[in-house]
Amino acid sequence: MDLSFIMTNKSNLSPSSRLQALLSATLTTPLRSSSGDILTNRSQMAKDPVRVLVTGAAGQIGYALVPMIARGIMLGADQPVILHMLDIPPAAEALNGVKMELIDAAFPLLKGVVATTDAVEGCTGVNVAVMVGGFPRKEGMERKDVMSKNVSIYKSQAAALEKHAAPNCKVLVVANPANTNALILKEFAPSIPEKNITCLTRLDHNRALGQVSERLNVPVSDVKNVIIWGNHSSSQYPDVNHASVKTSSGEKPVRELVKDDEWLNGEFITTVQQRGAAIIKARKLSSALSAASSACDHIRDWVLGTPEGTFVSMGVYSDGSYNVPSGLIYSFPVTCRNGEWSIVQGLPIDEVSRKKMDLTAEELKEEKDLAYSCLS
Ligand code: NAX
Repeated sequence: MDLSFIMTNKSNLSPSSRLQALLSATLTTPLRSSSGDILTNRSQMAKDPVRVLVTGAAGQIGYALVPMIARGIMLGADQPVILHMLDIPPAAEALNGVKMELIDAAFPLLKGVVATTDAVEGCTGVNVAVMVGGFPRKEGMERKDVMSKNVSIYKSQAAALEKHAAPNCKVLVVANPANTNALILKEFAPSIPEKNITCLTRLDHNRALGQVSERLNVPVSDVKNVIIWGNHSSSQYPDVNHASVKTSSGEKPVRELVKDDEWLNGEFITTVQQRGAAIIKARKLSSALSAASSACDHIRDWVLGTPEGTFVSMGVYSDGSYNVPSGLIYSFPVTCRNGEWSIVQGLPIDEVSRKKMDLTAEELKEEKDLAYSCLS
């Protein structure tokens, strides 16, 4: 299947529909022979590769993430990929080492690897961009200094993506401050539809699922519909008020099964909020495999859709839903279909939740102001 054909012949579609057409054509459409039979032979089924950019690919999340993408965990077990790995010149040798390992692993789905320190080369033609590269906070650094470094990184990478990525590229920002980096990227890539720029709060979402599953001693796959509201920071609000668990007598609310509001309103929330710090304390390194796996979950659900009746958390551009100020990248409950996310509407919000949702929005507004002050 020729992707350029799909792109040009769907040119009457909106940009986001075009990428979805491209991705759904390559990811989900069963191929048929001229006689109309669905092709089952491996070689006959071959799809054209999707180009996936990972920035910061020489770092520890990058090292966990690229093999997952090459194994089909992000885009599907029958979807070939070409990996674009971008890092900065001091990491060039390490990046080349990762490329060598990818070659050595002989992943059947991996049809090519671009390892580069040139943002234009890294961004050219990519359909999915996972932005993991950024400037970490170092000891003694002011918040504003870190923000300033990341603002300039995201401003220039926004320009490279806007000019050189495939039309309608889907972007996931992982690097911290994730929500605000994504906002800067959106501001400086005005021709990329705002619905295509998101940030990762799926790790926090998965951590919340994990805590409920541990508490109830049920498989994590039986727990669903927790929500992370707001910022990917300790001000986030992990909310179980709409979450449920599959039981032998149907789906039951998490609150009804846990029967311990004190834990759910206290320790559960702080455990999820501070899980990143707990991992650093234990591992002496920040979360990497769980972050990489969650990034795959985020993109997979966005492209291939969320299961019926299930919602997930994504940092997306606020449209004012739930009275969250518009103009922020804020984590909401979303469902995904046909390559588009939509914020789940109409969930009742109690007073306690309202306060916590407003508090994390307040922090995002401050971050946004700080980021803008770095631009001037
Ligand atoms: P590492 O320091 O191991 O890797 C970062 C990589 O980015 C390095 O290889 C570095 O050379 C590269 N880099 C720096 N500037 C770059 C630029 N301008 N262009 C391309 N690459 C650049 O960090 P790692 O542990 O992999 O974490 C990466 C980011 O993810 C950090 O910002 C971290 O705070 C953030 N996280 C976000 C999470 C989330 O849920 N949103 C969770 C995990 C993680 O903490």
